[in-house]
Amino acid sequence: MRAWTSPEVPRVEPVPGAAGDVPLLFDTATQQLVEARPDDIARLYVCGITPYDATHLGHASTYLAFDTLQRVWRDAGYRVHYAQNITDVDDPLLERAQQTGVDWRTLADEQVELFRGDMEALRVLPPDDYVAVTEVIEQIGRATRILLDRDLAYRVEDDVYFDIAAAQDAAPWILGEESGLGRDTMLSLSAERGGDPDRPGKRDPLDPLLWRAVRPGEPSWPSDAGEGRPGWHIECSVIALMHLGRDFTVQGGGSDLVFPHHELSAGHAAALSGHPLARVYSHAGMVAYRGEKMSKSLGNLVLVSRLREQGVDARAIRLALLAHHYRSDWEWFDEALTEAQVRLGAWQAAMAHPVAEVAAEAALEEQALVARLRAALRDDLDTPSALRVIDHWVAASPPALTDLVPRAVDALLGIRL
Ligand code: 5CA
Ligand code: ZN
Repeated sequence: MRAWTSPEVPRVEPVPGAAGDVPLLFDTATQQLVEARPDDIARLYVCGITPYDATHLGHASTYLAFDTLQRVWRDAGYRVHYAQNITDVDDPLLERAQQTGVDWRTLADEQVELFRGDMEALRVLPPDDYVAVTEVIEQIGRATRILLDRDLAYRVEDDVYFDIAAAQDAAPWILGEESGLGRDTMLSLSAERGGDPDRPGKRDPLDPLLWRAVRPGEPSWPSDAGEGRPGWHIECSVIALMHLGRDFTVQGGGSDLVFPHHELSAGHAAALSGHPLARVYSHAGMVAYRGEKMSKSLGNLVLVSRLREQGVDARAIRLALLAHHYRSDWEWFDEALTEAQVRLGAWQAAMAHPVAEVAAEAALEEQALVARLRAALRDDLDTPSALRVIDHWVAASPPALTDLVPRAVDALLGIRL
Protein backbone atom coordinates (compact mmCIF):
# COMPACT_ATOMS: atom_id res chain seq x y z
CA MET A 1 0.00 0.00 0.00
CA ARG A 2 1.03 3.54 -0.59
CA ALA A 3 1.88 5.21 2.73
CA TRP A 4 1.92 8.99 2.97
CA THR A 5 4.34 11.77 2.19
CA SER A 6 7.20 12.06 4.61
CA PRO A 7 7.75 15.35 6.40
CA GLU A 8 11.21 16.77 6.05
CA VAL A 9 13.41 16.09 9.05
CA PRO A 10 16.21 18.61 9.42
CA ARG A 11 19.59 17.45 10.64
CA VAL A 12 20.56 18.92 13.94
CA GLU A 13 24.27 19.62 14.16
CA PRO A 14 26.29 18.64 16.02
CA VAL A 15 24.99 15.06 15.76
CA PRO A 16 25.41 13.26 19.07
CA GLY A 17 28.10 10.55 18.98
CA ALA A 18 26.58 7.15 18.29
CA ALA A 19 27.73 5.29 21.42
CA GLY A 20 25.50 5.85 24.41
CA ASP A 21 23.00 7.82 22.42
CA VAL A 22 20.44 5.08 21.99
CA PRO A 23 17.13 5.67 23.72
CA LEU A 24 16.10 3.82 26.82
CA LEU A 25 12.68 2.30 26.33
CA PHE A 26 10.41 0.50 28.75
CA ASP A 27 10.16 -3.14 27.73
CA THR A 28 6.86 -4.81 28.59
CA ALA A 29 8.40 -8.30 28.61
CA THR A 30 11.08 -7.56 31.20
CA GLN A 31 9.22 -4.67 32.87
CA GLN A 32 12.30 -2.49 32.83
CA LEU A 33 14.02 0.21 30.87
CA VAL A 34 16.27 -1.29 28.24
CA GLU A 35 18.45 0.18 25.52
CA ALA A 36 16.61 0.21 22.19
CA ARG A 37 19.88 -0.43 20.41
CA PRO A 38 19.73 -1.01 16.66
CA ASP A 39 22.13 -3.40 14.93
CA ASP A 40 23.12 -1.84 11.63
CA ILE A 41 19.76 -0.15 11.33
CA ALA A 42 16.81 0.20 13.67
CA ARG A 43 13.96 -2.10 12.71
CA LEU A 44 10.55 -1.04 13.97
CA TYR A 45 7.11 -2.58 13.58
CA VAL A 46 4.03 -0.79 14.87
CA CYS A 47 0.61 -2.37 14.62
CA GLY A 48 -1.56 -0.38 12.24
CA ILE A 49 -5.22 0.48 12.18
CA THR A 50 -8.24 -1.62 11.52
CA PRO A 51 -9.67 0.88 9.06
CA TYR A 52 -12.89 2.19 10.52
CA ASP A 53 -13.42 5.16 12.87
CA ALA A 54 -9.88 6.36 12.15
CA THR A 55 -8.00 8.39 13.23
CA HIS A 56 -9.06 9.02 16.80
CA LEU A 57 -6.76 10.71 19.28
CA GLY A 58 -5.89 7.36 20.88
CA HIS A 59 -4.57 6.07 17.56
CA ALA A 60 -2.74 9.34 16.95
CA SER A 61 -1.17 9.27 20.40
CA THR A 62 0.18 5.75 19.88
CA TYR A 63 1.64 6.57 16.45
CA LEU A 64 3.21 9.74 17.84
CA ALA A 65 4.97 7.73 20.54
CA PHE A 66 6.71 5.59 17.94
CA ASP A 67 7.25 8.62 15.72
CA THR A 68 9.21 10.11 18.59
CA LEU A 69 11.25 6.92 18.90
CA GLN A 70 12.02 7.06 15.21
CA ARG A 71 13.05 10.70 15.41
CA VAL A 72 15.36 9.99 18.34
CA TRP A 73 17.04 7.16 16.45
CA ARG A 74 17.41 9.24 13.32
CA ASP A 75 18.78 12.16 15.27
CA ALA A 76 21.39 9.82 16.75
CA GLY A 77 22.45 8.90 13.22
CA TYR A 78 20.69 5.56 12.80
CA ARG A 79 18.77 4.52 9.74
CA VAL A 80 15.31 3.22 10.52
CA HIS A 81 13.32 0.55 8.71
CA TYR A 82 9.71 0.92 9.76
CA ALA A 83 6.86 -1.43 8.88
CA GLN A 84 3.17 -1.14 9.67
CA ASN A 85 0.15 -3.24 8.75
CA ILE A 86 -3.45 -2.44 7.93
CA THR A 87 -5.98 -4.92 9.27
CA ASP A 88 -8.26 -4.57 6.28
CA VAL A 89 -10.06 -7.90 6.73
CA ASP A 90 -11.28 -8.67 10.20
CA ASP A 91 -14.56 -9.32 12.01
CA PRO A 92 -15.15 -5.82 13.43
CA LEU A 93 -14.48 -4.18 10.04
CA LEU A 94 -16.80 -6.61 8.27
CA GLU A 95 -19.49 -6.06 10.92
CA ARG A 96 -19.26 -2.28 10.53
CA ALA A 97 -19.48 -2.58 6.74
CA GLN A 98 -22.53 -4.82 7.11
CA GLN A 99 -24.26 -2.45 9.56
CA THR A 100 -23.74 0.59 7.40
CA GLY A 101 -24.40 -1.13 4.08
CA VAL A 102 -21.01 -0.13 2.70
CA ASP A 103 -18.76 -2.60 0.90
CA TRP A 104 -15.95 -3.56 3.30
CA ARG A 105 -13.30 -2.67 0.70
CA THR A 106 -14.77 0.78 0.18
CA LEU A 107 -14.91 1.35 3.94
CA ALA A 108 -11.28 0.28 4.33
CA ASP A 109 -10.06 2.40 1.39
CA GLU A 110 -11.83 5.52 2.60
CA GLN A 111 -10.58 5.11 6.14
CA VAL A 112 -6.99 4.44 5.10
CA GLU A 113 -7.11 7.59 2.98
CA LEU A 114 -8.40 9.58 5.95
CA PHE A 115 -5.67 8.08 8.14
CA ARG A 116 -2.98 9.04 5.62
CA GLY A 117 -4.23 12.62 5.58
CA ASP A 118 -4.23 12.78 9.38
CA MET A 119 -0.76 11.28 9.71
CA GLU A 120 0.59 13.68 7.11
CA ALA A 121 -1.00 16.67 8.83
CA LEU A 122 0.50 15.55 12.15
CA ARG A 123 3.91 15.19 10.50
CA VAL A 124 4.21 11.54 11.43
CA LEU A 125 7.03 9.80 9.56
CA PRO A 126 5.51 7.18 7.26
CA PRO A 127 6.42 3.49 7.38
CA ASP A 128 8.78 2.24 4.67
CA ASP A 129 6.50 -0.75 4.26
CA TYR A 130 2.81 -0.09 4.68
CA VAL A 131 1.14 -3.42 4.12
CA ALA A 132 -2.52 -4.36 4.05
CA VAL A 133 -3.51 -7.87 4.99
CA THR A 134 -5.28 -8.25 1.64
CA GLU A 135 -1.87 -7.80 -0.04
CA VAL A 136 -0.32 -10.77 1.75
CA ILE A 137 -3.09 -13.36 1.87
CA GLU A 138 -1.03 -15.85 -0.09
CA GLN A 139 1.96 -15.54 2.26
CA ILE A 140 -0.26 -15.90 5.32
CA GLY A 141 -1.89 -19.00 3.80
CA ARG A 142 1.57 -20.42 3.16
CA ALA A 143 2.72 -19.67 6.71
CA THR A 144 -0.38 -21.39 8.07
CA ARG A 145 0.37 -24.41 5.88
CA ILE A 146 3.92 -24.54 7.25
CA LEU A 147 2.63 -24.52 10.82
CA LEU A 148 0.15 -27.29 9.98
CA ASP A 149 2.91 -29.37 8.38
CA ARG A 150 5.09 -28.94 11.47
CA ASP A 151 2.22 -30.02 13.75
CA LEU A 152 2.22 -26.60 15.35
CA ALA A 153 -1.32 -26.00 14.12
CA TYR A 154 -4.46 -28.10 13.83
CA ARG A 155 -7.94 -27.93 12.39
CA VAL A 156 -11.25 -27.50 14.15
CA GLU A 157 -13.72 -28.25 11.40
CA ASP A 158 -12.10 -26.33 8.52
CA ASP A 159 -10.62 -23.54 10.61
CA VAL A 160 -6.94 -23.65 11.60
CA TYR A 161 -5.69 -22.97 15.14
CA PHE A 162 -2.21 -22.40 16.51
CA ASP A 163 -1.16 -25.09 18.99
CA ILE A 164 0.32 -23.11 21.87
CA ALA A 165 1.60 -26.16 23.75
CA ALA A 166 3.32 -27.65 20.69
CA ALA A 167 4.86 -24.31 19.74
CA GLN A 168 6.27 -23.80 23.22
CA ASP A 169 8.06 -27.14 22.90
CA ALA A 170 9.36 -26.43 19.42
CA ALA A 171 10.19 -22.71 19.35
CA PRO A 172 12.06 -20.16 21.46
CA TRP A 173 8.84 -18.78 22.89
CA ILE A 174 6.84 -19.18 26.09
CA LEU A 175 3.28 -18.04 26.58
CA GLY A 176 3.21 -15.23 29.14
CA GLU A 177 6.79 -14.17 28.59
CA GLU A 178 5.84 -10.95 26.86
CA SER A 179 2.70 -10.01 28.80
CA GLY A 180 3.60 -11.49 32.19
CA LEU A 181 -0.08 -12.35 32.68
CA GLY A 182 -1.56 -15.31 34.49
CA ARG A 183 -3.83 -17.79 32.78
CA ASP A 184 -7.13 -16.50 34.19
CA THR A 185 -6.43 -12.98 32.99
CA MET A 186 -5.37 -14.36 29.62
CA LEU A 187 -8.62 -16.26 29.32
CA SER A 188 -10.77 -13.23 30.04
CA LEU A 189 -8.73 -10.92 27.77
CA SER A 190 -8.83 -13.49 25.00
CA ALA A 191 -12.64 -13.52 25.13
CA GLU A 192 -12.77 -9.71 25.18
CA ARG A 193 -10.27 -9.15 22.38
CA GLY A 194 -11.35 -11.28 19.48
CA GLY A 195 -10.47 -14.78 20.76
CA ASP A 196 -12.87 -17.69 21.16
CA PRO A 197 -11.80 -19.54 24.32
CA ASP A 198 -15.14 -21.34 24.57
CA ARG A 199 -15.11 -22.96 21.16
CA PRO A 200 -15.33 -26.75 21.53
CA GLY A 201 -12.66 -28.85 19.87
CA LYS A 202 -9.70 -26.59 20.66
CA ARG A 203 -6.72 -28.20 22.37
CA ASP A 204 -6.24 -25.16 24.59
CA PRO A 205 -8.95 -22.49 24.98
CA LEU A 206 -6.23 -19.86 24.40
CA ASP A 207 -5.13 -21.32 21.05
CA PRO A 208 -5.72 -18.52 18.51
CA LEU A 209 -7.20 -18.75 15.05
CA LEU A 210 -4.66 -18.74 12.23
CA TRP A 211 -6.99 -19.23 9.30
CA ARG A 212 -10.77 -18.96 9.11
CA ALA A 213 -12.40 -21.17 6.50
CA VAL A 214 -14.84 -19.52 4.10
CA ARG A 215 -18.32 -18.68 5.47
CA PRO A 216 -21.31 -17.64 3.39
CA GLY A 217 -21.32 -13.89 2.79
CA GLU A 218 -17.73 -13.38 4.00
CA PRO A 219 -14.75 -12.49 1.83
CA SER A 220 -12.37 -15.37 1.20
CA TRP A 221 -9.34 -16.30 -0.85
CA PRO A 222 -7.89 -19.61 -2.02
CA SER A 223 -4.63 -20.44 -0.25
CA ASP A 224 -2.32 -23.23 0.85
CA ALA A 225 -4.45 -23.41 4.01
CA GLY A 226 -7.68 -23.76 2.03
CA GLU A 227 -10.31 -21.21 1.00
CA GLY A 228 -10.76 -18.59 3.70
CA ARG A 229 -9.17 -15.58 5.35
CA PRO A 230 -6.40 -14.95 7.89
CA GLY A 231 -6.80 -14.80 11.65
CA TRP A 232 -5.55 -11.68 13.38
CA HIS A 233 -2.16 -12.23 15.04
CA ILE A 234 -0.62 -14.12 12.12
CA GLU A 235 -0.92 -11.06 9.86
CA CYS A 236 1.54 -9.07 11.94
CA SER A 237 3.94 -12.01 12.34
CA VAL A 238 4.07 -12.57 8.58
CA ILE A 239 4.29 -8.90 7.59
CA ALA A 240 7.01 -8.25 10.17
CA LEU A 241 9.04 -11.30 9.12
CA MET A 242 8.70 -10.44 5.44
CA HIS A 243 9.82 -6.85 5.78
CA LEU A 244 11.96 -6.61 8.91
CA GLY A 245 13.20 -10.15 9.39
CA ARG A 246 13.36 -11.98 12.69
CA ASP A 247 14.51 -10.59 16.01
CA PHE A 248 13.96 -6.96 15.06
CA THR A 249 14.57 -3.98 17.33
CA VAL A 250 11.16 -2.88 18.61
CA GLN A 251 7.61 -4.21 18.35
CA GLY A 252 5.17 -1.46 19.22
CA GLY A 253 1.52 -0.65 19.65
CA GLY A 254 -1.01 0.43 22.24
CA SER A 255 -1.20 -1.41 25.56
CA ASP A 256 -4.47 -3.02 24.47
CA LEU A 257 -2.29 -5.19 22.21
CA VAL A 258 -0.05 -6.62 24.95
CA PHE A 259 -2.31 -9.65 25.18
CA PRO A 260 -3.31 -11.59 23.21
CA HIS A 261 -2.06 -9.86 20.06
CA HIS A 262 1.63 -9.29 20.70
CA GLU A 263 2.05 -12.40 22.81
CA LEU A 264 0.69 -14.61 20.04
CA SER A 265 2.22 -12.71 17.11
CA ALA A 266 5.52 -13.40 18.83
CA GLY A 267 4.54 -17.07 19.21
CA HIS A 268 3.62 -17.45 15.54
CA ALA A 269 6.82 -15.74 14.40
CA ALA A 270 9.00 -17.85 16.69
CA ALA A 271 7.29 -21.01 15.41
CA LEU A 272 7.88 -19.93 11.81
CA SER A 273 11.42 -18.58 12.04
CA GLY A 274 12.94 -20.37 15.02
CA HIS A 275 13.86 -16.99 16.53
CA PRO A 276 12.20 -14.42 18.76
CA LEU A 277 10.08 -11.84 16.97
CA ALA A 278 11.58 -8.73 18.54
CA ARG A 279 13.99 -7.57 21.21
CA VAL A 280 11.84 -4.93 22.88
CA TYR A 281 8.05 -4.88 23.27
CA SER A 282 6.95 -1.31 23.74
CA HIS A 283 3.42 -0.17 24.53
CA ALA A 284 1.70 3.18 24.59
CA GLY A 285 -0.93 3.93 27.24
CA MET A 286 -4.61 4.27 26.47
CA VAL A 287 -6.26 7.60 25.84
CA ALA A 288 -9.69 7.90 27.42
CA TYR A 289 -12.53 10.31 26.72
CA ARG A 290 -15.57 10.91 28.90
CA GLY A 291 -14.34 8.45 31.48
CA GLU A 292 -13.62 5.46 29.27
CA LYS A 293 -10.97 4.22 26.85
CA MET A 294 -11.48 6.00 23.54
CA SER A 295 -12.65 3.15 21.36
CA LYS A 296 -14.57 2.37 18.27
CA SER A 297 -16.81 -0.04 20.11
CA LEU A 298 -17.86 2.60 22.69
CA GLY A 299 -18.05 5.38 20.13
CA ASN A 300 -16.48 8.00 22.47
CA LEU A 301 -14.17 9.31 19.80
CA VAL A 302 -12.43 12.57 19.07
CA LEU A 303 -11.28 12.35 15.46
CA VAL A 304 -8.18 14.13 14.21
CA SER A 305 -9.96 14.84 10.92
CA ARG A 306 -12.90 16.46 12.73
CA LEU A 307 -10.56 18.78 14.64
CA ARG A 308 -8.77 19.65 11.42
CA GLU A 309 -12.08 20.43 9.74
CA GLN A 310 -12.83 22.78 12.61
CA GLY A 311 -9.65 24.64 11.70
CA VAL A 312 -7.49 23.40 14.57
CA ASP A 313 -3.79 23.67 13.75
CA ALA A 314 -2.41 20.09 13.53
CA ARG A 315 0.67 21.30 15.42
CA ALA A 316 -1.55 22.10 18.40
CA ILE A 317 -3.04 18.59 18.23
CA ARG A 318 0.47 17.16 18.15
CA LEU A 319 1.57 19.29 21.11
CA ALA A 320 -1.55 18.38 23.09
CA LEU A 321 -0.75 14.69 22.65
CA LEU A 322 2.98 15.04 23.31
CA ALA A 323 2.17 16.79 26.59
CA HIS A 324 1.41 13.32 28.04
CA HIS A 325 3.97 10.62 28.66
CA TYR A 326 3.38 7.92 26.07
CA ARG A 327 3.28 5.20 28.68
CA SER A 328 0.61 6.72 30.89
CA ASP A 329 -3.12 6.21 30.50
CA TRP A 330 -4.75 9.61 30.37
CA GLU A 331 -8.01 11.32 29.57
CA TRP A 332 -8.59 13.83 26.80
CA PHE A 333 -10.28 17.10 27.74
CA ASP A 334 -11.06 19.66 25.09
CA GLU A 335 -9.20 22.34 27.13
CA ALA A 336 -5.97 20.54 26.30
CA LEU A 337 -6.22 22.03 22.82
CA THR A 338 -6.43 25.58 24.13
CA GLU A 339 -3.34 24.99 26.27
CA ALA A 340 -1.50 23.55 23.31
CA GLN A 341 -2.46 26.52 21.15
CA VAL A 342 -1.11 28.90 23.78
CA ARG A 343 2.13 26.92 23.95
CA LEU A 344 2.44 26.88 20.16
CA GLY A 345 1.88 30.64 20.03
CA ALA A 346 4.56 31.27 22.64
CA TRP A 347 7.07 29.05 20.84
CA GLN A 348 6.33 30.69 17.52
CA ALA A 349 6.72 34.18 18.93
CA ALA A 350 10.03 33.31 20.57
CA MET A 351 11.46 31.63 17.50
CA ALA A 352 10.01 33.74 14.74
CA HIS A 353 13.23 35.44 13.73
CA PRO A 354 16.29 33.24 13.95
CA VAL A 355 19.47 35.05 13.06
CA ALA A 356 22.56 33.70 11.36
CA GLU A 357 24.90 34.23 14.24
CA VAL A 358 24.73 34.88 17.92
CA ALA A 359 27.31 35.62 20.57
CA ALA A 360 29.48 32.64 21.50
CA GLU A 361 27.91 32.37 24.93
CA ALA A 362 24.37 32.29 23.52
CA ALA A 363 25.41 29.64 21.00
CA LEU A 364 26.67 27.44 23.82
CA GLU A 365 23.41 27.89 25.65
CA GLU A 366 21.48 26.83 22.59
CA GLN A 367 23.58 23.71 22.28
CA ALA A 368 23.02 22.92 25.94
CA LEU A 369 19.30 23.33 25.38
CA VAL A 370 19.35 20.86 22.49
CA ALA A 371 21.34 18.45 24.66
CA ARG A 372 18.63 18.67 27.35
CA LEU A 373 15.92 18.08 24.77
CA ARG A 374 17.74 15.02 23.47
CA ALA A 375 18.37 13.71 26.98
CA ALA A 376 14.67 13.97 27.88
CA LEU A 377 13.62 12.07 24.79
CA ARG A 378 16.27 9.41 25.18
CA ASP A 379 14.90 8.77 28.65
CA ASP A 380 11.94 6.60 27.62
CA LEU A 381 10.63 9.23 25.20
CA ASP A 382 9.83 11.72 27.93
CA THR A 383 8.00 14.26 25.76
CA PRO A 384 6.38 16.16 28.68
CA SER A 385 9.87 16.98 29.99
CA ALA A 386 11.04 17.82 26.49
CA LEU A 387 8.19 20.32 26.09
CA ARG A 388 9.05 21.88 29.44
CA VAL A 389 12.68 22.27 28.35
CA ILE A 390 11.49 24.38 25.43
CA ASP A 391 8.94 26.23 27.58
CA HIS A 392 11.65 27.35 30.00
CA TRP A 393 13.82 28.57 27.19
CA VAL A 394 10.95 30.44 25.61
CA ALA A 395 9.94 31.99 28.95
CA ALA A 396 13.49 33.28 29.38
CA SER A 397 13.08 34.93 25.93
CA PRO A 398 16.57 34.93 24.57
CA PRO A 399 17.18 38.10 22.57
CA ALA A 400 18.46 36.30 19.50
CA LEU A 401 18.85 32.73 18.45
CA THR A 402 20.10 30.81 15.48
CA ASP A 403 17.97 28.25 13.73
CA LEU A 404 19.41 25.46 15.90
CA VAL A 405 16.52 25.38 18.37
CA PRO A 406 13.69 25.52 15.80
CA ARG A 407 15.49 22.82 13.80
CA ALA A 408 15.75 20.62 16.88
CA VAL A 409 12.07 21.21 17.71
CA ASP A 410 11.21 20.20 14.15
CA ALA A 411 13.51 17.18 14.00
CA LEU A 412 12.77 15.77 17.44
CA LEU A 413 9.26 16.91 18.26
CA GLY A 414 7.90 17.14 14.73
CA ILE A 415 6.74 20.74 15.19
CA ARG A 416 7.75 23.04 12.36
CA LEU A 417 7.53 26.56 13.72
N1 5CA B 1 -5.25 -3.47 13.61
C1 5CA B 1 -5.02 -3.72 14.98
C2 5CA B 1 -3.56 -3.93 15.28
S1 5CA B 1 -2.85 -5.20 14.31
C3 5CA B 1 -5.57 -2.59 15.85
O1 5CA B 1 -5.45 -2.67 17.06
N2 5CA B 1 -6.18 -1.60 15.20
S2 5CA B 1 -6.87 -0.34 15.95
O2 5CA B 1 -7.35 0.48 14.87
O3 5CA B 1 -7.80 -0.77 16.89
O4 5CA B 1 -5.75 0.41 16.70
C4 5CA B 1 -4.66 1.01 16.03
C5 5CA B 1 -3.55 1.34 17.03
O5 5CA B 1 -4.02 2.32 17.98
C6 5CA B 1 -3.10 0.14 17.87
O6 5CA B 1 -1.69 0.23 18.08
C7 5CA B 1 -3.85 0.33 19.18
O7 5CA B 1 -3.16 -0.26 20.25
C8 5CA B 1 -3.90 1.84 19.31
N3 5CA B 1 -5.06 2.33 20.08
C9 5CA B 1 -6.36 2.00 19.92
N4 5CA B 1 -7.15 2.66 20.80
C10 5CA B 1 -6.31 3.45 21.54
C11 5CA B 1 -6.51 4.39 22.62
N5 5CA B 1 -7.70 4.67 23.12
N6 5CA B 1 -5.41 5.01 23.12
C12 5CA B 1 -4.18 4.76 22.63
N7 5CA B 1 -3.93 3.90 21.61
C13 5CA B 1 -4.99 3.24 21.08
ZN1 ZN C 1 -0.76 -6.06 14.90
